[in-house]
Amino acid sequence: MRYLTSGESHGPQLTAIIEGLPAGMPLVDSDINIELSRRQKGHGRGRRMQIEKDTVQITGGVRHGYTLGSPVALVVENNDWKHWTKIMGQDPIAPDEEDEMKRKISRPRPGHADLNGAIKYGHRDMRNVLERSSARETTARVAAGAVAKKLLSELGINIGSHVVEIGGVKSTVKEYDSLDKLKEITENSPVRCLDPEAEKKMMEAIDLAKEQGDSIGGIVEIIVEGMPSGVGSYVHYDRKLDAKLASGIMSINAFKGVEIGIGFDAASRPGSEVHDEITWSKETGYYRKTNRLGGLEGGMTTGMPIIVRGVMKPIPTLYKPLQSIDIETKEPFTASIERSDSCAVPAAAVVAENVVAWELAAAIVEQFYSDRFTTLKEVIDQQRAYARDF
Ligand code: EPS
Repeated sequence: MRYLTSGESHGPQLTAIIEGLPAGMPLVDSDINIELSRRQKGHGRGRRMQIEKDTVQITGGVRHGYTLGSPVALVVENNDWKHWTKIMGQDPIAPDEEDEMKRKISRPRPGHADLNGAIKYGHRDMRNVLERSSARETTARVAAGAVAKKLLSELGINIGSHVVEIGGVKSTVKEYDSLDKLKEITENSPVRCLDPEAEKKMMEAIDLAKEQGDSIGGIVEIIVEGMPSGVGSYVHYDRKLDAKLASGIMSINAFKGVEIGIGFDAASRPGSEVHDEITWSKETGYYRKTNRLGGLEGGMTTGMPIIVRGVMKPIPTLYKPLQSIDIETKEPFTASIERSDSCAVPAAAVVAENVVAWELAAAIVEQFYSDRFTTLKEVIDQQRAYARDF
């Protein structure tokens, strides 16, 4: 299974095309719209989110609520486009219109793709870079991920997430009754946090950053329950599922690190406090007494919950700008002010959830491929029964 996305932040629309989904999987636009609307929320988002009301049009690959096996095309229109039709229009412009229509950007923001992208593609107008490198693209990734999430939920696989840190404020709540309970709490938290005390402090930290024209980052944790064991492989580097998850997380805008299970803590613990002891019961089959390795051993799922964390750096578009160089004059400047979010970590948790969903669904479809979704479901049930009694 694979997908491509297309579209600029202030262009007419974002598009995702998914290829390789089995036929006969239930899919309606509300499956996708729920995720799109979750992505738009969160304390710290800027004014753009008041302009957009992201909703999907399924323009191919689905008929009467079921996938056809043909490519699934998803379109999300940008409401803001109507303000940008001239600047972002597709038609050529006359030389005397250039000044007015291009609003040329020659001042790269530190931490953004602006300068490297401009040098790489030869764009003297850095709008050509920032329009595509903008995190607006995560809308299309969430749309594709929502389809993957639907596939997983049909196979009894449940995904949730929570924000564990924002701007140095850490959540102290590590336990939750069930994944559904975690989802209920985080859905009602403006920062998607389980800890009400930390939630308050995180919101204060975001408000302070905004007041100071600054931005803050954080850490999100994704939890997946119900994955069958043995998905992924140890036999070759590019078949290891943990590697695919890490690559997925690192491909999200502004993510700078990823951990699975106890992650970097493993460096300071003895092996006896890292590896999870194996046990078996008739009802559940093999399971681990602990889950420090986060549901993955040898590049494969163990059947225990998958735990992935990602760290997002503060958004680099600052109202209090850092010093940079104008590429036309080669002179330093500090004055560029762009509209931005002061913190997008809660939204990034939703993006990460959907990115993880994509990687897991793609791995399942690759390993247990059937053109028919009903057969895929049967094969997954067989795999679970087989692994339990092995
Ligand atoms: C972004 C800048 C802001 C954010 C945007 C990411 O957009 P704008 O330039 O229109 O003010 O709101 O995020 C989204 C539009 C989104 O949908 O998440 C950037 O520079 O990366």
